[in-house]
Amino acid sequence: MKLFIYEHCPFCVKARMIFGLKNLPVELVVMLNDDEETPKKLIGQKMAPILMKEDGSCMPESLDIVAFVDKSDGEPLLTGRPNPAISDWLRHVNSYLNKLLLPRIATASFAEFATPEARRYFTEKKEASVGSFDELRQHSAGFIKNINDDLRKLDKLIVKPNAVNGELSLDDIHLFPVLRSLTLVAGVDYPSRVADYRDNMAKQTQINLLSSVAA
Ligand SMILES: N[C@@H](CCC(=O)N[C@@H](CS)C(=O)NCC(=O)O)C(=O)O
Repeated sequence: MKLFIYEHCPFCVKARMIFGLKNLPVELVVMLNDDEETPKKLIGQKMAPILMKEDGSCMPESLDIVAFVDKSDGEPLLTGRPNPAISDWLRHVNSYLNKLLLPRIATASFAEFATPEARRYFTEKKEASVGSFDELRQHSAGFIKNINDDLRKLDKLIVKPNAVNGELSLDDIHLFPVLRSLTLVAGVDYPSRVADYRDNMAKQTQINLLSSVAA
């Protein structure tokens, strides 16, 4: 199977996670960010991730892909019960996280930005929705303080390094992509359980963290 992605995209990370967790092979295809034609041809809109199955048919929506792949071998892995405190934490953090992430994503060396046009496409589209990246960067210190406070709260919710609630569940599929994106931000303090969980999940899912390109 082929998975069409952007490297920075947290929804694409969700879809990639299930392949890594189940140790199933998948060919990753990174689309240029300004390539509207490929996704529109495959699913009728410009959106990633897209799963192309062996028969050539295509499936959009990260959580549909996760469910499809998880059930594909008759041995689902995501059997744990979600903890509402994790979704509350994610809802709160997601309300400001993009303001910290988007300016950094826009300058990082992701394959979807292999051409200047692709990078410009992303920057213009996102600045139109969240405002000037230069201005957001000036507020970094405040957002970093918020995330450091919130990570201390998350630390108390982590039950095991290999599954946030002790048994793999959709909470892991939602939480790890946020922690992976955060590794793009320099100056974040990770409490020990959060760091252990993030590193363990990166190994289990076979997905790279972004610390080497943090800014
Ligand atoms: N509900 C979708 C959301 C996917 C999504 O928003 N993907 C973003 C990338 S992070 C996207 O493709 N946006 C259109 C664009 O980048 O032009 C899912 O879970 O798969």
